Amino acid sequence: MRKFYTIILILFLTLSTFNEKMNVYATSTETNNIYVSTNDELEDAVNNAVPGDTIIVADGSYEAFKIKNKIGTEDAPITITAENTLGATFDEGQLHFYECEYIVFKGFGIYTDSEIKIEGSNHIRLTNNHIRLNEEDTDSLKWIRIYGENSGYNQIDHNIFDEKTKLGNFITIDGTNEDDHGSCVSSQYDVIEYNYFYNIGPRADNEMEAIRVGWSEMSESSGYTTIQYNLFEECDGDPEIISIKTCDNIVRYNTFRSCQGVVSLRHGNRNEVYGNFFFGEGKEGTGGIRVYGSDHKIYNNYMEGLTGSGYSAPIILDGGDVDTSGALNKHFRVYRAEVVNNTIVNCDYGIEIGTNYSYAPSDCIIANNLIVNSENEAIAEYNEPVNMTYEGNIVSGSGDIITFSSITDDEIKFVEEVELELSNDGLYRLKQDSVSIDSSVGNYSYVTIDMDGQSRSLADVGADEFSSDDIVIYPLTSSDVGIDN
Ligand SMILES: [Ca+2]
Ligand SMILES: [Ca+2]
Ligand SMILES: [Ca+2]
Repeated sequence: MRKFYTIILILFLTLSTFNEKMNVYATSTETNNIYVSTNDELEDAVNNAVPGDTIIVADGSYEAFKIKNKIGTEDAPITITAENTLGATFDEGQLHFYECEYIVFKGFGIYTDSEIKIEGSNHIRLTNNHIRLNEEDTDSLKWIRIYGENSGYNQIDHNIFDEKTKLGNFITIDGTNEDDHGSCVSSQYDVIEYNYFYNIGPRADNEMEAIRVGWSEMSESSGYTTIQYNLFEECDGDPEIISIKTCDNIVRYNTFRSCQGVVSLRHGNRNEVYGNFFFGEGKEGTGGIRVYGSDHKIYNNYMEGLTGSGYSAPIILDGGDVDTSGALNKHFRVYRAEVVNNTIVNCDYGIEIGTNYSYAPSDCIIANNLIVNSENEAIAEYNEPVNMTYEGNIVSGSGDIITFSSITDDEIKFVEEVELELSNDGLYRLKQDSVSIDSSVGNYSYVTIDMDGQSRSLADVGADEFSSDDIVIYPLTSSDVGIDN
């Protein structure tokens, strides 16, 4: 009899342990949570996943693999998440999303030595990951590449990208087949936000931008990419921190600290760069925004302590080496750029026009910019622009103004008194009696708020509106971006 009870007891204990394990490591239909702790379990769970599943990956080291044709839905994405943020890592293999939709990939350390591919996929979200690919055995590695047919609406947010020492970008947005010249088109509506991009170097001539959007052969197609609320720090690899090479993209509300380069509108038209903060911190070669092509808008940017000139000036409407047509990898002449309500303070230089190449900018507007305490030229034309409009600009403190035609005070006014003072939040802001207050002219309907996100009434010159309203946009630090921020 005792033997019988012992057997029952053992059976019971075995079953209850098994049950516990089942609850922890197998599908629960109620929650759709699937716990995995080995590579085989992970791959099986991914291969069998249905919309709404959440695959929870236990701490440990895993091999990355190709995720093929997995389709979630907008309301019920397939989520693959680390059980503990950065507790699960991918240390070898290749992460490759191929023809997937609505997948969330969250909380991993990704340390493989192969490009992360998001190919022919849409609505893939990479969030809360630490991405530091292993570049030991290569001369060039793109870390994330988004491309292929029907690529778009992917989201890269709240990740940390750091310590890149070889050629290639942190993020490359491409499109359809690169060999199919003339008809290749960009991935569209991808969003890159709240990431921390830290430390790329040493300096290379090219191919080491933090982010590249498009390339010359697809430069006539529209990307509709949004790059916003990211922090770029010590991104020194390429003269272009961000290289935009398609049309209709937005770069806004980002912070650039101590980066040797510029946001470059290298190819494409109708791009907008606004509400960004650039801090050069006196480092050599730090710049702002460089422009080629047609119909770009540059406004509400705040630039402080930049030292660059030429290709790396705070703002440069450069010359072109072709006019409106030519080989797609040329520098297209600048037409109809609008540079409005930017603040440039304590920089070595200011706004430059036509510095390089022979076709000078045409039909551009430079209006309501405030340039304070420039060490050298505050505004300088190096090649005579065609039909340039200046209005409402103020140069204050120091800074030379060099133009081919004579300039009136209504176009660029020199104010000896320094228009800005250091505020408690570390930014140089207008004083109560600054000439800039309420002095903007012209009608730039897109300038509805200032660099702080405060509404504009009788717009002040420069990026800052003198206002006591709440500040909702501000320079980002590492605690505002990256994992769990
Ligand atoms: Ca470049
Ligand atoms: Ca005002
Ligand atoms: Ca303000």
